[in-house]
Amino acid sequence: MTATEFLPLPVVDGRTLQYEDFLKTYALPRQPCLITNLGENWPALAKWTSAMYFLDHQGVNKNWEVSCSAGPAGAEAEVETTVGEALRTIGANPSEPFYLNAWAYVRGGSEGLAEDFSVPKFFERAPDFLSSNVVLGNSSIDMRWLYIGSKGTASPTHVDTNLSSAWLWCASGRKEWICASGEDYDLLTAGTGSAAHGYRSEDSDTDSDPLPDFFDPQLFAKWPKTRQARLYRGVQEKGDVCFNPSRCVHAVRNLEACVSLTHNFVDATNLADVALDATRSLREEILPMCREMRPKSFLKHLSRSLGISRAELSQALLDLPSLLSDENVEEAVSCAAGGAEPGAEREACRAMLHAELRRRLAKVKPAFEEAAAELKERLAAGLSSSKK
Ligand SMILES: O=C(O)CCC(=O)C(=O)O
Repeated sequence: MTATEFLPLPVVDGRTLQYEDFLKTYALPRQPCLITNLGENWPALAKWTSAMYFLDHQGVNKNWEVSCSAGPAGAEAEVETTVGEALRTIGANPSEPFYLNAWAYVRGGSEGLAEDFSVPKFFERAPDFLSSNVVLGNSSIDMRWLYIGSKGTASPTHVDTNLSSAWLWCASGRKEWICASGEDYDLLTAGTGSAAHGYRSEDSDTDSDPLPDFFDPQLFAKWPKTRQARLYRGVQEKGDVCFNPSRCVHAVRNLEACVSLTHNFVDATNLADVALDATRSLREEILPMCREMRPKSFLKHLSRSLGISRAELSQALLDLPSLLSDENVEEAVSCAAGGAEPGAEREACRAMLHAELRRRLAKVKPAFEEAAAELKERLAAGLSSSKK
């Protein structure tokens, strides 16, 4: 396929979409889409209309430190500030481009905001051992974000952290998205320093190329490989979710002032992708650190950067080799299949998820388990010798 035009981002009505169709058409084939009419009864639809709601909210920790973008898309400067200051800036100068982006509201002590919405049935269907696993990104705490910004703010082309999937709900405003099929991840990221959200080429230690700028008017001429990719473009309205499956390269800009909520997640639909990224992280980041440091210092250092206790971290790392055991995989599949109505639909979902996850994990599991076993061995040996 060679294309110099975008495809329309598929739009589907969330009121009638069946979970089985969501799995078949979007989640498992890694197809991004817009899902309309979600959150019609959520308090957030009426309340999350401006920065001021969050500023006045008693449950918001205004002192949490955040990194924001100031200035027009493409010429932004990074500003370190607090949630309270960022909200005041947006409220005071609504026409100045300022973006409180990736505000980790749960990690940042503002989890009370979750009373204003509930997670749609399509997403986050995961047992605790997946959603609170630190090596898989600790999604229940560290992958829940709010994005509040003025018209003209944007998020440049990126791939989501840990190769997880994301749902982003627009509470107010309009957003324009360009999303690639998750199947085109290898094509689009080859030779680039692509990593998680927030990746900037100038921060990279390598000479890798940046990802294509999806909103560049000369995109197809400047990055010829994008002609081989399936790139979808669409506008998200208030009350719509944009679903970005794992491995989906995407960019977004705010056509109006926007308040949006996004959660990334790890469940049976994307576990093999997330395990592949965890293997990379074990090999390239965690194991080299563990080989260089004494186990106690390693745990101290890593637990601080992950924001969990040393005991929790040590247990999670020692348990890692059995994370993808048959029993755990079955539990993940059952939990995800619970998105479907009991009966035939649920059984069909269970069978589909089981077959697909097994097939995908077969390619990923041996390397994951090898890296996890080395880590366990080093930690166990080091911790027992330091007790003597
Ligand atoms: O809405 C935004 O600006 C960014 C959302 C996004 O792409 C993400 O969270 O990965």
